[in-house]
Amino acid sequence: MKTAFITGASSGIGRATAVALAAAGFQLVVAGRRRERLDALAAELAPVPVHVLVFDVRDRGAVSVAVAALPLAFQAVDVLVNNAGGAHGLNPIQAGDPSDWDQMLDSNVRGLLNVTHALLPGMTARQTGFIVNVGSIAGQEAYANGNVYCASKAAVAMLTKTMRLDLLPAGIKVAEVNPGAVETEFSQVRFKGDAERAAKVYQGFEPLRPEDVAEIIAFMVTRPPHVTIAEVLVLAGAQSAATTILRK
Ligand code: 8X3
Repeated sequence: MKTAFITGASSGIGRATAVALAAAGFQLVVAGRRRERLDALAAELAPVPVHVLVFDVRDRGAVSVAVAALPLAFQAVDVLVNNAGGAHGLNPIQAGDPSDWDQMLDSNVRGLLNVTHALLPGMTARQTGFIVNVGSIAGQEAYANGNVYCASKAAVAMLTKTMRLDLLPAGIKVAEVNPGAVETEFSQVRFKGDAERAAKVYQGFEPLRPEDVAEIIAFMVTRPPHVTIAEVLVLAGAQSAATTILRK
């Protein structure tokens, strides 16, 4: 049984990816900050073997301790889905909050690196692995007030490309999925719990569901060895660009 390791698995795209990969025959390591949610996910996926790890990807020490302590049966990670991350604030740069910037850069960029760094020794030793980074249309397109979030996802895009170059000789594939508007906790987090403002983001059109992105990730990681789907941009049907959405 192959093993998939998913960060940010307590909600949204990460959780849906756990469900999709369990259905595709993987056993799972699900990582996140919220133990109760991860335990509930593990219970829901039974009898699929699921190991829960509770850490914040920003905490490099906690990440490496957790990975080093993985039970033997979950140590040989075949697929890593670097999903943890998010947006904090949506303001012009001159009105931005530096602690929001730190949080986005620390989770979306350094966090991805922390988890990747912890898992690469095993993957390179086994000469096999598949890393899927969850980027965003925001990493490909500038939009007003997106500043540091866009920059963090642009970093993910460039890391994906450079990691792909570095890691292919070690037998490891690296790919990226770039979602547009997906209805998750994303906007509630961005707007610091302002549910009304968050709901408006998805009003007047049908946004992507986390499951839509998860099934793409599952498809990407189950292609045969001679196929690499390196990048996918997935938008809502009513969306033609990051902030260009046909609303009714
Ligand atoms: C989430 C999509 O367009 O709100 O990454 O930045 S967007």
